[in-house]
Amino acid sequence: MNVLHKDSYTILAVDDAKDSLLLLECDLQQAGYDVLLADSTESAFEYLKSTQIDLLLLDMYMPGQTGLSILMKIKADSQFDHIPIIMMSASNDEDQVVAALELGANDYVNKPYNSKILLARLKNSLVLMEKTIQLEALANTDFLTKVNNRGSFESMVNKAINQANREKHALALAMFDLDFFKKVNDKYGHESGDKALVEFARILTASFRDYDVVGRIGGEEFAVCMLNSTIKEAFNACERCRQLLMNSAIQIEFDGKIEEIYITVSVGLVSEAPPINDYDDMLRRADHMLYQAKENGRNRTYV
Ligand code: GH3
Ligand code: MG
Ligand code: MG
Ligand code: MG
Repeated sequence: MNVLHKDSYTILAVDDAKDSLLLLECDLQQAGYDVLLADSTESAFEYLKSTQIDLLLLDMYMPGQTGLSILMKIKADSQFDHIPIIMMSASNDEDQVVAALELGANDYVNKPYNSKILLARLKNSLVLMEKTIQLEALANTDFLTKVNNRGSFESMVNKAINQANREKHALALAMFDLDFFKKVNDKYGHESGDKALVEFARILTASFRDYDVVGRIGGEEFAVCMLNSTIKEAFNACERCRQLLMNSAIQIEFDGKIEEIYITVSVGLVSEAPPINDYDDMLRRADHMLYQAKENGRNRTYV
């Protein structure tokens, strides 16, 4: 059964023929979709840039630029390449249809279209898009703490490194390792340990800016990559997090009653100005700093 999950979906219809657009608008609105109409490539891209579009209905032949070249432009842009596209055309030029599908169009519908069939295909494309988004989120998220998992963290940091090199600003990377965490598990059980990990991830995420990248890179090891922040700002953020954790009572169930426990974290921080070499190198250096923080008493940040 194909089920959609959002309250509303925005469909952008692109066609140079105004009457085609009005017909589509009528059918799509009747089916409960929000509809935007564009009769040129320019206005299509204006909508794409300014509005969250869930699906594109794209006419194959448009004056000036063919639908195929618009399709290529969208698929080449990582901002838009996830948007499902259904091509529409009155011509039965099979080479064009095959070319569109090969270029990444999700589906093709002949004009004049049968509105029931168009709506059914459109819904299928939307369902498939939602499933893809869900799977991508699952593949990138740590199941327990909901922060980025190790693989996703690495790929996001690599993007951040490229951006930092391009824009010539420094990048900071901090590694966090909970102190004596084995003891928490030994004394209170693995489930309580899990709860403490979730609580730490919440505090960690709250301590940094939305555009900093937070990830769980091992059992009780986390890392944060800070874009465009000085070493002092990065240090302050790490310290804020460390102190917040130290002062946060974590409630766990133990021996049939609720108990409050306190945990601490050690932090290793490094910062690098462009040209930044690579992720592994930064992580190794942060890990070395973390080792120093552990050696020198734990519950501290080493730079
Ligand atoms: P240190 O201060 O030197 O880091 O001591 P530690 O005890 O934290 O370090 P150690 O590496 O000896 O132990 C890490 C512990 O983290 C052991 C392991 O059971 C626990 N751990 C790792 N992943 C999970 C998890 O997903 N859930 C729970 N509950 N515990 C975990
Ligand atoms: Mg046309
Ligand atoms: Mg560890
Ligand atoms: Mg530890």
